Amino acid sequence: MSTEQFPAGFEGRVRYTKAPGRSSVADTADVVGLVQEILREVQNRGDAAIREYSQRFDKADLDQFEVSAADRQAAVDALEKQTREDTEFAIENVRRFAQAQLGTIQPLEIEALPGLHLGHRVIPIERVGAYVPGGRFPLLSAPIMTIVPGKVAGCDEVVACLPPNAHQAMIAGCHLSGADRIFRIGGAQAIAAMAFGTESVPQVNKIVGPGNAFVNEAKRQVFGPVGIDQLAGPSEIFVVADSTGKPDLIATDLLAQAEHDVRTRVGLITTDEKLALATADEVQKQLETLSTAKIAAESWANYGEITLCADEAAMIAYSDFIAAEHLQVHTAEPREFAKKLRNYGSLFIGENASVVYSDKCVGTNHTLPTMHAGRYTGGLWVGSYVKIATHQWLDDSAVGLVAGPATRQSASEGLEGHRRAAAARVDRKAATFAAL
Ligand code: HSO
Ligand code: ZN
Repeated sequence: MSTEQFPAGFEGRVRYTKAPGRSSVADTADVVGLVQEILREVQNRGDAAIREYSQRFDKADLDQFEVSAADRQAAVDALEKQTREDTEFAIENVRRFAQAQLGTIQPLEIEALPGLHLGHRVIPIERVGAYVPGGRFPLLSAPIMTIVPGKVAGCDEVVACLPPNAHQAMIAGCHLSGADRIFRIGGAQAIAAMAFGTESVPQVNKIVGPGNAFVNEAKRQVFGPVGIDQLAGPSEIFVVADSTGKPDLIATDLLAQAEHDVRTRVGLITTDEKLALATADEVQKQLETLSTAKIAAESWANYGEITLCADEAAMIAYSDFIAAEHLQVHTAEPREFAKKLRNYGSLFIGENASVVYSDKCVGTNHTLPTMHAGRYTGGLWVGSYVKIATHQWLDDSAVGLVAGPATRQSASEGLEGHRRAAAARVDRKAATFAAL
């Protein structure tokens, strides 16, 4: 049983497993120290250091990191016709939704007080780097999710980095998604290259996309002058269900994410004891025929949970407490129920909305917050690729309104330079503002 505090009002009987940490190795001094060294070396020695780390970690011997136009085309040509069509279907859907979302981010101009004009602009980030992981399974939708929204946002350049041994189809995915430049560089050295720039890799302003423990740690260390999207943890799926939930569908969806990694966290939150027991049985039954059962069974054993709640309020409170990356709602009135939920990465309303559809192709982004981060943020979206930057201008009448308070506040703080700047506008217009 965890020592973590459950939310107030939570009355359920819980089988609770603590969420897995960012990674089994990420927090060790070894990873932190090694990443520090990689960042320093790439910053100081550029391409030469990348070449050495690529040899050491990826057994790759490349004299040129950038994928040429011919190699991009060859990767696309090598795709099976159906794979290409499916990829383009997914790209179109992600693009359509990103475009619609971009339409909701509007510039603003108001006259806050007479003559005082305040506003903001929506400005695309100039250059964004998308890290595309290799991973246990090549996820063909991964480059789509990190590259397409950047192109929709209007970034000048989206640069993609992927491990040198990544499947050729991943290069095709980067190309079809619209990556301006693609580099065969993986791990922390890729993050370093994009953060600092090297002879062959351009420096970017923000780095997005998930990766292994080294990539995550490198993103954490470069954050500051370079933006990052989030620190990706192991995938998570929870289902909230009442007695109308179907054990076979729920088990299928839980196992679909459990197969990602032995640290995937999966769970059912329900008020129905029969459903709880039947789902536990279903998971065992389906594991018997699942080809990825070795991983899925371990993740289920380590981080699987079924939480029985006293009532609907307890289900909602517990679900909000977890803030699962993916949250499926399988209740009698799922759309009504959904409105009551607050914390999640993305919400899958009703039994037709499987996480897998979003993983692949419906159009919502599959790069989502994990490890309780859904309490304060949603996932990657077109808004992650723009800045909302404010501006102001003042008519003379507005100077009359704000100069007094600003002058006095500066004087009381002892900031003489500030006081002078605040008063200077008034002094120059003394005839107009004699009163100050
Ligand atoms: N569920 C993963 C994304 C994914 N799964 C893509 C399969 N393909 C993280 O949200
Ligand atoms: Zn998945």
